[in-house]
Amino acid sequence: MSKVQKSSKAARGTVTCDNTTMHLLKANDFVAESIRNKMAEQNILLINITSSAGSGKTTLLQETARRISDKVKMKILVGDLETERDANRLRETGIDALQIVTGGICHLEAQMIWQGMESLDLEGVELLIVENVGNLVCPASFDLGEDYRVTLIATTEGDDKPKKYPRMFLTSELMLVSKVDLLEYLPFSVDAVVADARDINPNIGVIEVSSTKDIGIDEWCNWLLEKVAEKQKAKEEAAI
Ligand SMILES: Nc1nc2c(ncn2[C@@H]2O[C@H](COP(=O)(O)OP(=O)(O)O)[C@@H](O)[C@H]2O)c(=O)[nH]1
Ligand SMILES: [Mg+2]
Repeated sequence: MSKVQKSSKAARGTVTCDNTTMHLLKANDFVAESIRNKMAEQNILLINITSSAGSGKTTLLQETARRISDKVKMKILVGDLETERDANRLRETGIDALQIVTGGICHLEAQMIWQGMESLDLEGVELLIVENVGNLVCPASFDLGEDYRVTLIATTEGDDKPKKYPRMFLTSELMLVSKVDLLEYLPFSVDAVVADARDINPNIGVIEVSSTKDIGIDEWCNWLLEKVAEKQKAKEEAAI
């Protein structure tokens, strides 16, 4: 009689269970799915903003809050390894922001978002933005249950990044080329960065922005407001 390995024995019962230990990211994906369901129930658009450190995420979100927080009820969760500096910068604009201090972990995980959501009052909120830890590598692998992933690439970083860190661009719906006010001083080709990003992900949207010189900010804010409206409409249609 052939011996069956314990690990490959069929489980008793009729439910096929996912085994979280078989895949490191599986546990994250379970929580991400719960977040997606909760966001759908509460009708909140969830945006995950990623980029290298210093590409201009917080500055852009400060500007975004100043422009649209009277049009849409929004809150922000922001992740960093240490300090509450970014949350403080965001609160200065008058919106509610909560800092997630990862204590050395180089990305946000779905569980951290879940805990953040429990600490925020989400009643009536239509837009929840997550500013991820500055890093083009690890955050790409962690689904946070977001509706859209938006990645900034700053002109100061060099235009070779999409091909070097393809997963982030593959998993993003929108790429914001940031700090375009500095283009005249830098050897950075927007055409090259867009071509490389679209070679990886032909569907990626692109907006050029400068938070300091007010370039593309209205276009970005309109993109956000459109996505919020689409989510609200989906809920209304489901209710009919
Ligand atoms: N020239 C220029 N500098 C910017 C722009 N956006 C942000 N910065 C600067 O870039 C640095 C990093 O910005 P920050 O928003 O903290 O980046 P984060 O680490 O991605 O959140 C700060 O010194 C900002 O003042 C921009 O559009 N143009
Ligand atoms: Mg920041």
